[in-house]
Amino acid sequence: MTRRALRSALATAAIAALLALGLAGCSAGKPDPVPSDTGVEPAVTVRVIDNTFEPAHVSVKPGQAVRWVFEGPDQHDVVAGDGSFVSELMSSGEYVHVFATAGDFLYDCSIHPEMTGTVTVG
Ligand SMILES: [Cu+2]
Repeated sequence: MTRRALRSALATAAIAALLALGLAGCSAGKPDPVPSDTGVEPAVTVRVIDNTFEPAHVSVKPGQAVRWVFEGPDQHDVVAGDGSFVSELMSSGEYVHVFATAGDFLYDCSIHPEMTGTVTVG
């Protein structure tokens, strides 16, 4: 192998390694889970069913909580676009989040991109 061919092969390997890292980063793209809030009475409940959030849009006031109830049988999660509330993948049980500040909070399910919802706090 010539030196030029070796250099080319090394460059190709380096690019392949970078691409692999990038792909791994994408598949690990879900933010870290945020613990469910406890000891609060939720203002509204969203059913998490296969494969939709029902209702997909809810409104609360600052300081109020939303409860998501997972009804399965498939696993789903609740992942805020800004990472402020993130549940585990679940097929039963519930996840509660208190919204302290006003705004529109978009979220989805990490494994079903068609599952989207919005919480309006105001
Ligand atoms: Cu889902």
